[in-house]
Amino acid sequence: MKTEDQPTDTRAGFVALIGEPNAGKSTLLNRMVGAKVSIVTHKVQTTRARIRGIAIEAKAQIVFVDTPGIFRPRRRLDRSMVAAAWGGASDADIVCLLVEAHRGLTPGVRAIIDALKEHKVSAPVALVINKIDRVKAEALLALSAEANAEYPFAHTFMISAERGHGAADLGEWLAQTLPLGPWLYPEDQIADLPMRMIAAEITREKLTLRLHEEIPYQLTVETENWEERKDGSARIDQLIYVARPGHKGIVLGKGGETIKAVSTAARAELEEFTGRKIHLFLQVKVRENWLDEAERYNEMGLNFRDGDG
Ligand SMILES: Nc1nc2c(ncn2[C@@H]2O[C@H](COP(=O)(O)OP(=O)(O)OP(=O)(O)O)[C@@H](O)[C@H]2O)c(=O)[nH]1
Ligand SMILES: [Mg+2]
Repeated sequence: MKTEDQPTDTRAGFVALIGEPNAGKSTLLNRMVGAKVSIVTHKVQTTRARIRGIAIEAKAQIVFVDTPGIFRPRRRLDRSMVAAAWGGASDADIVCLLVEAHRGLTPGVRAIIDALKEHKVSAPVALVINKIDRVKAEALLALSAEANAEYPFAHTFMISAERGHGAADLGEWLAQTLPLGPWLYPEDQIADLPMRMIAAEITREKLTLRLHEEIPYQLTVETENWEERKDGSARIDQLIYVARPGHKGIVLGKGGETIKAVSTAARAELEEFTGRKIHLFLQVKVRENWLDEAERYNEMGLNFRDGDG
């Protein structure tokens, strides 16, 4: 029989992925977990809350915590997002700071390093230079030296989260560096986010990919209802909240073509994720002050009060 006092050679813990918006944090989380747990787009501020994805590496269970990008926040939602990112970092056993190889030490990255210097987190911080597929090797060495002169990083990795280069080395190091202890989740669990939230995120990703300018930043998606059907399929009803009356028509598109395309793409991905037939029903609602409603933040997994200006 196993008791809690027994010595164990397993390791487990939380690894927070932080960085500027668009650094590739969610791409890296999905790569390490081996499944799409967190949504990815080419736009900034895609991830809005902390998303946990779980990977097993040798005897270690690594709980990756994807976080919203860290930037200078202006709106309430932005402040809540940035607070969630720093919260993820301060709860972690190891922090990975992702820096884009081709952008280097931008003012935004320097501001994050300054916050780290002010002991915003106590965990060791690894520097993860991402998107190495976009630059020449010489540039990487210069960037690594420059960054390590600014902060005592525990380790430096050069990776391409999209293509996979360097991901195995990072996983190995994390597995060796996490504290000894029992695993935190059942071994077949890959995410710690309710299915209804994953489903809402998938729809938000498809909307973000199709809509332009400010609209993706001013909408939110909630799963209202999830009904299991006798034939093994599920009916999912979701609400898309937009902040302006004019945005509703844009989300619907001419003759409803935009929402139709979003729905088709989201349903396909949901079916792949759940391995079952899905009936997806989307409805668009204008709610001019949703960005100031505590309930919307709770639904997203954010702390409303963190957004107090
Ligand atoms: N070329 C290249 N592109 C990458 C790489 N990793 C991620 N990307 C791209 O970078 C963009 C942003 O990726 P995300 O994973 O959404 O970035 P993020 O840091 O989670 O962004 P936020 O959630 O907005 O903070 C996407 O278009 C990715 O496909 C990489 O290794 N190489
Ligand atoms: Mg992200």
